[in-house]
Amino acid sequence: MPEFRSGFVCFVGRPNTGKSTLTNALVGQKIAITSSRPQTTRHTIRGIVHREDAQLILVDTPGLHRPRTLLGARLNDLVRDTYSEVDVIALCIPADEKIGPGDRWIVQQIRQMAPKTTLLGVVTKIDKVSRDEVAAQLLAVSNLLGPEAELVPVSAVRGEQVEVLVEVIASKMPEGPAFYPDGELTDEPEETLMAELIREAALEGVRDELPHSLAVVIEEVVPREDRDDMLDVHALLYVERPSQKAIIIGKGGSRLKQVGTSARKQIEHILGTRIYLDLHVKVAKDWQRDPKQLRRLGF
Ligand SMILES: Nc1nc2c(ncn2[C@@H]2O[C@H](COP(=O)(O)OP(=O)(O)OP(=O)(O)O)[C@@H](O)[C@H]2O)c(=O)[nH]1
Ligand SMILES: [Mg+2]
Repeated sequence: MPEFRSGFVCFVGRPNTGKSTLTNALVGQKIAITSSRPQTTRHTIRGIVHREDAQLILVDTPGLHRPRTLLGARLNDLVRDTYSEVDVIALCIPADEKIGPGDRWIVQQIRQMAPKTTLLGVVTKIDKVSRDEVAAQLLAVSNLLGPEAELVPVSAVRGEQVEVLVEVIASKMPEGPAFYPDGELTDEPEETLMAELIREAALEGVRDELPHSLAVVIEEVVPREDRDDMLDVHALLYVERPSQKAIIIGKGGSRLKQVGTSARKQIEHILGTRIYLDLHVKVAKDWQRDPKQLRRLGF
């Protein structure tokens, strides 16, 4: 009988390279929010993959970049901390972008912090380019990581090669028992999931600096009196400037209403119960650069 394997793998890479989308595809359920804006993920998120002969704990991490704010620096530190806690590091590089100094910097950091950890190259978003371009990118990633690194091309959106990736990661894991009970897909607290789904809905369609300036905090979750199938959820959306507050709220509150409707549906789907979602927007001036406010927002 084959031995059971279990362990931790983290997905790292530049912002917007498809780490969270891949995490969701492997887990088989949305546990991490995604967006076309860089720096969507702001904390490490654990997703669990259950197989007959293995259990993989995926650690989705924030994209690595040259930090411009205290928040950015904090997120980079957070990723560095995970290197020492995992069995495999999977570096994500999109098929449709040239390898650059940002990728080389990440590889250098990994080699320095975790010289003995297995490093895997994952070429993401292969549905966006031709087969020849995938082959060329695999060669480029091989040059970046060295000949001993295993490489896997995937498309999370199309589900191509996702199962192959699971098998390759599992083969690198040590023998050991499962860490999480069967069926558990994440250890994210429900409040965190709710806050993230609201942030994702609010990110939709806003531009420039606004995505970075958004933070969401769940203030209160209370069961509706004399109903056991309904929760009242009160959430605060923080932005950094009054002008951003106006954008988020929209004309006559129309945009905030849309955000509420879209987030509510997703939260109801995940919790399996009906909710009433109450959203308010507040300005927390320049919170990304302010240690005190960062702490209050959980960073
Ligand atoms: N076509 C295509 N698009 C993808 C694929 N995977 C991710 N994307 C898109 O790439 C964008 C970024 O995806 P995310 O999963 O949020 O990227 P990330 O690496 O987690 O980003 P950060 O959290 O900001 O570091 C989104 O618009 C995704 O829809 C893929 O396999 N194919
Ligand atoms: Mg992400």
